[in-house]
Order: sequence, then structure tokens, then C-alpha cells
Amino acid sequence: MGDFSAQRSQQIRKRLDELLPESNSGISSVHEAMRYACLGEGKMVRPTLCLLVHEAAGNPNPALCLDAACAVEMVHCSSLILDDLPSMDDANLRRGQNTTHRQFGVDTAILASVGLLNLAFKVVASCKEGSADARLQIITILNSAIGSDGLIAGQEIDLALFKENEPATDIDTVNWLKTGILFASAAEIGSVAAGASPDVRQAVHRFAGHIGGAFQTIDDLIDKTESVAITGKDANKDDGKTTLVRSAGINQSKLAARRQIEQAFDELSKCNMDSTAIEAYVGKMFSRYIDD
Ligand code: GRG
Repeated sequence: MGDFSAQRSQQIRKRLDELLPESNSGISSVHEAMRYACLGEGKMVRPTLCLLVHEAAGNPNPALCLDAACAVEMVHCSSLILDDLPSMDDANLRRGQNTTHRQFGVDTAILASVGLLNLAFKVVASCKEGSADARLQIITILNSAIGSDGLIAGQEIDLALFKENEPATDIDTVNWLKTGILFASAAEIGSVAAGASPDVRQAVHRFAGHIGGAFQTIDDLIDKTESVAITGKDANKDDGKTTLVRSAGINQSKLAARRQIEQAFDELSKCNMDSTAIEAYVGKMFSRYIDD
């Protein structure tokens, strides 16, 4: 996605490297597995959105925002480890390398996932910058996103989509819980670190929720249409699962993603901040897939 986002990714990866425990600092390979799961070739979309929102809102607490962005990425990586397990998606490849359980075994992978989740909260709680209130708000947002009516619910419903021909939950809700909610939280956290007003926080939350919805739709599309060399993941993992791509087809899915991006930008325009960089980043994120 060019120099602009590569710079943010590098900044996030460098800080993650500092925050993660050293490989040789424990008695087991859990620390090594935590580093392996976080420091591979991830796109860092969620933490980048967090940083960009904070920058657009004046960039007052860059150290707090960077640590909070890293916490979001740790939560994301923790969820990827679980998602890939044999009892869930049973995936072999992620980010162009073995999935964490393939590399370290299921036992170590589960411990690494829990370790990342735990570390994410410690990182925000112990950050030296920002008020205690801001840190508490960030922790609360992240905690709600993960919970059994957030990411965990999304995963439960997602697994059921393999079994149900007529799913009880509509696809927008699944996409929101699986993906939208963590995008929304990441962006909102950027605004909280900047001390934004409740109105701006909510608009930013809705903006990134739409982006997450479009991202999940495109992720399902990519599962069907892109090679393993491009995605770095097992192909056709969604076969037999109800997704928008399966029920409405490729063109309708692209249209739906476009509509969500328009809704996202509409929300962003209510935030009264210079959102040029955010719009450029989002545009590049999707251009390969939705521009004809
Ligand atoms: C307790 C943290 C926790 C989670 C439990 C397992 C689970 C519930 C949720 C998994 C949710 C999940 C994996 C959703 C898929 C989201 C998605 C689109 C992943 C791919 O994201 P990218 O493309 O991946 O940003 P990279 O590798 O670039 O980071």
C-alpha cells in the first residue's frame, strides 16, 4: 500500500517487537509463539487505522496511541491463532507461513493466544502517557469488542455457518461481530487517545465499523478469487459456508462493499477533522478489489 502505510506498519512492528517478551525470556516456547504470531507479514490494518484517526484528531498522545494500537494488533493476532486451530477453521497457512499451531503445536498455540490477550491489557494499563481515565476507556472499549457478545459471538456464529443452509443470523451481523467490531474499536481508541468528544468518537466508531464490514466481504471474496501466493492463507476455506459472496455472487459483493465504504466516508465527514490520510489509506486498501 505504498510508503505512507508502510511507515505506519514499520512503526507498529517495531513497538510490538519491544513490547512482546523476548523469545528466550521464558521456560517454554510460548513467548516465541507470541512473537511468531504477531511479527509475521500482517497488514496491520486495525492499528494503522487507530494511528491515523489519532493523527487526524491532532496527535496529542502518540505514545499512548501507539501502545493502544499494538494492543489492538495483539488481540487480533490472538484471535487469528484461535481461528486457525483444528477445532475451528483448521488452517495450515497464515501470513505466508505455518499457522501458529502448525509451527508450535496446539497446546503452545492456545497458551500464546491467551498470553497475547493478557499482554494487550497490560500494555494499555501500564502506558506512561495519557490520563488514567483515557487508559481505562481504551481498556473498556477493547474488552467489549472481544466479549461473548462481540468477537467471541462472531466466531461462534461463523462456525455455525458451515452447518446451516438458512443461517439464523444475517450476514451483516456476522461480519460486524467477526470483523467490524474490532475495526470500530481500533478507530475509536485512536479518537479516545486524542481526547475527542463523544460525538466524534461515535462517528469514528460507525465509520470504521462500515470499513470492517466491507473488509470482511472482500476477505470472503479473496478466499474465492485470489491465489495462496497473494493471500498467504489457505484457499477456499469458506467452501460450504454461507457468506455474501456465496449467496449473492462476486459482483453484488463488490457493490455491497462499495456501499459500505460510501457509508463509512459519510460518517467520517461528520468528524470535523482532516481525514485526507484516512481516506487515502482506505482507498488503497480496497482499490485492487472494488475498482473496475
Ligand atoms: C478471545 C481474541 C479472542 C477471540 C475469540 C477466534 C475468535 C473469537 C475470533 C476470530 C475472528 C476472526 C479470525 C475474524 C476474521 C477477521 C479477518 C478478516 C481476519 C483477517 O484479517 P487481516 O486480513 O489479516 O487483517 P492480517 O494477517 O493481515 O492481520
